[in-house]
Amino acid sequence: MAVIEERSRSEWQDLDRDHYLHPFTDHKDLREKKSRIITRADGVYIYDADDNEILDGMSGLWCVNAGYGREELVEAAEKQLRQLPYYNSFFQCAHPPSIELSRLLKEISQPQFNNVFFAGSGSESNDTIVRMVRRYWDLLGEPDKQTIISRVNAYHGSTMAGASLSGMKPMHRQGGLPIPGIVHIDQPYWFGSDRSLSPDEFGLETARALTKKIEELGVDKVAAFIAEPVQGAGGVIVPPDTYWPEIQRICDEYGILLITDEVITGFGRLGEWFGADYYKVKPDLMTFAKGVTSGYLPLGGVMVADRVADVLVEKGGEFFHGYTYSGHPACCAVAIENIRILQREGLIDRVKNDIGPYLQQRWRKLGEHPLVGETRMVGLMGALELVANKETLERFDEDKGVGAMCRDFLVNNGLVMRAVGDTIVVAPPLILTHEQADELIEKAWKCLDLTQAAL
Ligand code: PXG
Repeated sequence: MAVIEERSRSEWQDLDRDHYLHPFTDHKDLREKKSRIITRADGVYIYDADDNEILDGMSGLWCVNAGYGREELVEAAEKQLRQLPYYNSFFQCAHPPSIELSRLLKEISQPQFNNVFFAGSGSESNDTIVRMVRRYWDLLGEPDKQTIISRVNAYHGSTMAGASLSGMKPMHRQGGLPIPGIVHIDQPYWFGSDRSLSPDEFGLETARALTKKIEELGVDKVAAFIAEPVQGAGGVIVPPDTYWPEIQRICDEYGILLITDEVITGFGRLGEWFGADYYKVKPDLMTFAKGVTSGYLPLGGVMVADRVADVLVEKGGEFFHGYTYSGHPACCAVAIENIRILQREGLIDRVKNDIGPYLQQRWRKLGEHPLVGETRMVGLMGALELVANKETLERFDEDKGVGAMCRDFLVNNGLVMRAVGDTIVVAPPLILTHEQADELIEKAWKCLDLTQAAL
């Protein structure tokens, strides 16, 4: 008997409405509209219950880097599930998949990273970060160095610490967040600023907000700064070139830990293994998830630099932290095979030297559309800003929901992109071909036309 019964689209929709509370969803609204039921996927395409083919310009949720339908990943999971479906790494145990993955992660990351801590998701990984950096300073005899500086409009997850690190007010309003000891500075979002400064000046100014915050709090209170190399869920905010070098300089000057959240930017998204490599910064901790398994199974973790690991190991005693699924064998097996696919097929180099530059150049062309005020893309991660007036770059009233309107046209015309307000974002699988890039751009242009006509 099949595990999942055959049902019609409307049967699935009714059952979904009656029993399933979706993440980040207005439940009442969805119950009226009904869900789109996705039933299968292959390569860069997903298929719904009516067998519509849709180009997945979001790699699922920024994660299916190696594309759908990878038999190698299925086989890796199957083989591991047969041999050892589960065992933990508590109580002085380990198993080959988690050990091998640790070795492999060391091999692909910067030389300061010789250790990894595994979690089940990006959120859990960022919770780990909070525990770990606070423990680090405590062990060094600086128990007051507890505050973590993050940024407005950052996304670091949805657990209590993840949502607190995130800089999204609507999330904070639900559940009494942020938790104590987490503060936010401004983001390097030039298009969203008053644009009175050049992007480079603006990059420096927003980076120097970190200095101001450290001085305001007192460096003896500050543990770390955390940031996504390129903000993803916040709207693909690509920082000006001046931003990251200045952040690195400030973290070095004050001796605080630098954390890059690589949940989206890791595993090739920017044409390097990690966003830190792309921006040439040297983090002390890196969070990863999503692309580590191309989303085939859930896995997250934290790369820990020697500076931190040595203290935890040498001075630490027991670190009371970990998850049942830390280093889950099947997830680790899939991650190993996924990393080997990225290596074998040269997919990261392809993002840097082939499909990345190709899509970037085609994406820039969308900037000629009357509705588009700015385009930006690094690696295979991009955004376009919808504007009411192309000359003045005046934006639409938020209530008008122009981004959502455009997004609906897109998905109904066979292309998934996400709307973050009136910013349309894209992050296709790294296997995207030139023809599929052309298809993506043609569909995007057509839907910009449809949006404009509807306005
Ligand atoms: N850090 C970053 C940078 C992320 O993008 C997380 C942490 C949390 O990961 P988990 O695995 O706990 O979800 C994320 C997740 C969106 C969207 O709408 C983005 C994410 C998750 C859900 C929706 O763009 N990113």
